[in-house]
Amino acid sequence: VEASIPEPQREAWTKNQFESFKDQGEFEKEVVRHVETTLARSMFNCDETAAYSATALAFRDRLIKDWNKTQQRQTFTDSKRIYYLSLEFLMGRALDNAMLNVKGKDIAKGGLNELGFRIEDIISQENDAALGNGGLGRLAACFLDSMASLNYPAWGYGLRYRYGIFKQEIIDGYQVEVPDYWLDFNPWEFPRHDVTVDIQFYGHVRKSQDENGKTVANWEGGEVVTAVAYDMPIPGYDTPSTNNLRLWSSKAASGEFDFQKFNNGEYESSVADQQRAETISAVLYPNDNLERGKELRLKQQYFWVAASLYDIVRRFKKSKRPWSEFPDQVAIQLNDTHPTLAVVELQRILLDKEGLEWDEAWNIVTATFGYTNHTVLPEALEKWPVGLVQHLLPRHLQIIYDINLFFLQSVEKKFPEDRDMLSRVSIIEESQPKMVRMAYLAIVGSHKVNGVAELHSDLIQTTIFKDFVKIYGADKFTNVTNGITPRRWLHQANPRLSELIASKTGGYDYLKDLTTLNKLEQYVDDKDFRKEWAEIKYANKVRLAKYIKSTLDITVNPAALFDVQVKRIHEYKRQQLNIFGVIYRYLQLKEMSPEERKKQAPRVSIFGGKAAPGYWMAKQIIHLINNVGSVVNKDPDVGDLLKVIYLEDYNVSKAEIIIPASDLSEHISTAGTEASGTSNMKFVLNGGLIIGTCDGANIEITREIGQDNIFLFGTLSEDVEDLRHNHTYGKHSVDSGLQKVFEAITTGKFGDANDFGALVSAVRDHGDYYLVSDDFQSYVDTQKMVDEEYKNQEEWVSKCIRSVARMGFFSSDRCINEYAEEIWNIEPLAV
Ligand code: GP0
Repeated sequence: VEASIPEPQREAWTKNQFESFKDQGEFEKEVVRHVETTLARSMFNCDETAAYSATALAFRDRLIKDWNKTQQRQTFTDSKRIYYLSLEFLMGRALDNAMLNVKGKDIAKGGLNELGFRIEDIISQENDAALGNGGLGRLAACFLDSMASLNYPAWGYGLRYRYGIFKQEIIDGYQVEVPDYWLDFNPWEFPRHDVTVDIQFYGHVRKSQDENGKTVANWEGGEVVTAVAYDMPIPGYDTPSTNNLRLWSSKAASGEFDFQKFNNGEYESSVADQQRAETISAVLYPNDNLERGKELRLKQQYFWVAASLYDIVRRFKKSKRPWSEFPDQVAIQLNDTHPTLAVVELQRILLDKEGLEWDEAWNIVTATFGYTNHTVLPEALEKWPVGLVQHLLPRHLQIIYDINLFFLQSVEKKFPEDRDMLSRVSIIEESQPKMVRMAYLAIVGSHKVNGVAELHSDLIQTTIFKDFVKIYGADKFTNVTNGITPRRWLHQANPRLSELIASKTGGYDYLKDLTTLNKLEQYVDDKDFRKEWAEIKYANKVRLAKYIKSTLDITVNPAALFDVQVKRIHEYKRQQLNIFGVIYRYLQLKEMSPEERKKQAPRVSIFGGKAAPGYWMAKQIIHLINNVGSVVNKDPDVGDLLKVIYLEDYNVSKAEIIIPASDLSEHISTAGTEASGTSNMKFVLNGGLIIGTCDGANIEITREIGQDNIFLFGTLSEDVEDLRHNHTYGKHSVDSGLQKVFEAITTGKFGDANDFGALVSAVRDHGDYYLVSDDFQSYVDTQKMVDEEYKNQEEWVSKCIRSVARMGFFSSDRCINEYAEEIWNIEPLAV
């Protein structure tokens, strides 16, 4: 690094380098300095917001140094980089994570204390960076943490939404959406007003001849919007490696701001142009596992992809290497199909701008990209109307047609007798209107395609992408089971458990190699250890109980079994099965004599999660849960035996409080529908057990921790098709337990029966697509087993410890190493 400074100035530069705080005193000095100068406030009116800002700025200064060094080292070594393209990064809060990753939390705790603050209060001042919907966005955030912690040169590329996922309020039992304007004060982002890219939309293509008589395509006219880079440092754990997350913000192109109009007094319309440009990065689409084909969404995708590729290509060109070496320097991972236009854009750059021949360009493109699929649900698979693509991106549509042509020619050669094959695999669906199938484009444009858990990866190969396995061979398809970062999801969320584990496994190294958790297994029978373990769980439950009391004014007993289902609300995730089970429990309690009731195990059923604003059925489910709560929670017959809680606005920072407090969590999707699930891993890692179906990563969790330590129930994915068939042909009846539940709902026990008619009929009368009735009895029976086993606390705690000891596999570090080896062909950069 120093070699880059000219000799005469070197001394002045190096002796004046910023040093991070050596001790508490240094930290305090920095905080005071930021309060008094950066924030221009006096220490006498420094409130918690100001103390947060100053603390964040102090740590930010510390990160920036490592960040700059990391970037310089990567440039000097000219090493291959990973570019992770994701429309969502669900980062949560940054301060706590930054303090832990640079190991400065103890200093900050003492320092803040001396200045008159509690560190927890300061940490909780921060807004969540909620630029994502759910699992997919949080996975991207865990991956960034792992790539930095493992010293991989990696950049994330996304959009800087002005509004993240909406905030959820529950009013009279209904979800109400409130905009999430999160940028008021964000010390973690650095605007790079000098890093901009002009992005073109609309217009037309004109063909012309170059000086060699070769036909070239010129994309002309249309409108231009400028992308401005905003960077966020991503610190690794216990390493100086600090990677970059670059988010693009849209603004009117400076040349485009119409001064003519402005001078003519058409001030309003020139401001309108400005606003139209800014709309592109204004808001995150709030759908999870659903695509709705809106033009603005396609604009977002191209805007982000084109800016990112321009940036990547610009960086590559600095090295002056030949184009053939592009894939040796650049690996681009497509997080779902949202960035698939990048495949077309790179081909366009190589053909139209750099003058490469088609085949040469295409070989570079396919060697560069990898594609991760996150779902088999048909409503989530992206398709864009050909007409829309033509209108917005005329040159890209031509290239898509050419990609398809060459692809189909190769297919025809390989399978001359299978005529249907061509229409089945065509990137263009010959429907009315014609559609571009983005997943097929992503497969054709990548060298590897992966699913996110074993079952899911098998399913994509045997169902939705079956033909492509025939065409390309099985080697192109692989599995990388998802993982989670233990830094945030254990060390940060559950500090006491982390400390206990560290005391038994030889320090905090387990956070860097999670498989060393297996050392815990020898303490399963250690009574003192079990006692400490149980005390920590209890304290975490007390913390959640206090939160419930303060937000909902409901008292829950921390000794009761905490049964948690927190995730996006979706019929396939089956919160309706859970609430029907709760109603069943309630009805049973009501029928019991007081003596019988005394023998029952007390339970708190906790729900949380957002419904997409346009997903009516999901909103009905939220309403039913809340109505059940308001009946049950004030029924003196049940008292502490059952409480039903709906936690408002589930997000990353709330997950950090909820997950460590769970005894049992629910992962009960219809078999074959949940690609992986990742909160299942977080719950087990925090010493909770799972009730779940044989779906997604539940299967691998079972294999790792042993089937005695998980409560599995329900239909297997291979039987789903037959059972659905039975429903369609009336060969199915709803059993008496569930009938009673329906009766209670439809007779108005939980509010106006009309409100829940559709919810009941979906299961009872309309084919029960998600097989709630098929799985209801085994669900209820399994819950009964849970009640019994929870009574034996010694055995329960042993199961929890054993499970945690065997969870090493589910670190996102393992996951990233697999991507690096199998897909990216990249090695960590030594520090
Ligand atoms: C998948 F297709 N996922 C989608 C989507 O649009 N949004 C989304 O969050 C999720 C899956 O549902 C998952 O099973 C998976 O683990 C996650 O992507 C990451 O792979 C939910 O946890």
